[in-house]
Amino acid sequence: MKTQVAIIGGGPSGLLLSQLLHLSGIENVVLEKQTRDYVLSRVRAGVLEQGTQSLLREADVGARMDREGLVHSGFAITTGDDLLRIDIEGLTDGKTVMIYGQTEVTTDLYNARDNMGGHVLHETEEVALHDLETKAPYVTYKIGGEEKTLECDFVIGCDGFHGPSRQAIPKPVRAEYERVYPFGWLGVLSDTTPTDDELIYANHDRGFALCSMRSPTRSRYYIQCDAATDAANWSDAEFWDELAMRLPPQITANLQTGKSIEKSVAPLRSYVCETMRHGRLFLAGDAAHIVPPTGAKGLNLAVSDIWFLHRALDSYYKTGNETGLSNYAEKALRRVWKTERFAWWMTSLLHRFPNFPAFEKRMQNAELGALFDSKAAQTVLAENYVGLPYE
Ligand code: RFL
Ligand code: PHB
Repeated sequence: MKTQVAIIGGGPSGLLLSQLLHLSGIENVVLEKQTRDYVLSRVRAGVLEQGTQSLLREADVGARMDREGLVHSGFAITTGDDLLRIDIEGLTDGKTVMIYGQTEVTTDLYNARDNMGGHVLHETEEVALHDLETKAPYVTYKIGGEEKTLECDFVIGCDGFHGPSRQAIPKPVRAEYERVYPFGWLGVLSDTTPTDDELIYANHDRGFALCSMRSPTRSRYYIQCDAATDAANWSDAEFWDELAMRLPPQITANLQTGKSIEKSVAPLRSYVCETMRHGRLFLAGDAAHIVPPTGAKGLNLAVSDIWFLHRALDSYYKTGNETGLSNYAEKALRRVWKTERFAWWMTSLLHRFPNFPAFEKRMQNAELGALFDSKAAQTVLAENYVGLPYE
């Protein structure tokens, strides 16, 4: 089989790129290891930046988001019993974020790919990348036990943190930067009314907590936990009790509890791979970088990579101009590092760190104080939360 662009991974990055390339008249094939049901069962991100919303609309997959998504103009940070509202709309000249789950984004992308006759192959095994430093790279894989070869002009690695694409960049030309945090998040999804109309990020002596949502009747909550926690060891009642203790009393008073419909633990990690390009291989999304979820940036950062890549490939196929492709890694990484900084800062500000020296704890309090007291500090937070510009 032959195509112009081979895309490894059918998560949000791979599907969005596939959709945008198709609209530009560029042939592409997506190879996904899992079944569609499996991909859609992963409960992940919930907050979309303005740039993410715009690109989804440009890709013709924004209609349901615009109908069903919840526009949020602010969120709260609490520390102990104190609450600060960050007026993101007021502090950023009218910008807002959209609450719309990653599972919904992915569903919309799969439906659009189906409707347009896109090529998304599921349950592909043993995907391997070849001849990336030539003008004729190719990908081999197995499907239904049969060995296949996909010839292409470019390979795009959208296969997440554990996929094979990043490993195809030789070690000597790949630098990795990483911090693994000494805690995780235990998340619960429940069909209960959210405790507030807006998100609440809580710093508390017992650990971080987050009140989020998917709709007016579906809530998503997280509490900081030990990284080795097994979600199965937490009953719903234990989860609600622990969450209630970490929120200010006026918030806890509105906490509606109920049966969990999903419960899982996510590790927290910061990670960047430099470079994001090797010959005719380009990495995008979690294949190239991971942020801890505290700033709600993982999915949004994947989407901004796709924005750069789509424009670069479109320009290459329309005019033969390779500038966008040559600049991709540098441009994407500039935004990646700014976003890594923000996610690291939010994580450092709000979590309880085991064995934190007393000085560091005082510094965290002082940092929170500076944020509560300074509109300038709140503006920096709001600008990052709604999303930094793409160029
Ligand atoms: P994905 O979503 O991991 O998709 C990669 C796809 O590649 C496939 N794959 C392969 N395909 C073929 N061959 C192989 N050998 C393959 N190996 C892997 C995988 O099956 C998968 O379908 O990466 P992508 O598309 O770059 O999207 C990135 C986002 O999914 C990710 O950044 C966010 O979900 C991160 N994240 C969050 N981001 C936010 O913005 N806000 C959040 O609240 C948030 N919560 C989360 C998260 C990530 C979590 N993880 C990773 C466990 C919560 C969790 C629990
Ligand atoms: C979520 O709703 O899953 C969510 C929201 C905000 C975050 C992280 C996760 O910062």
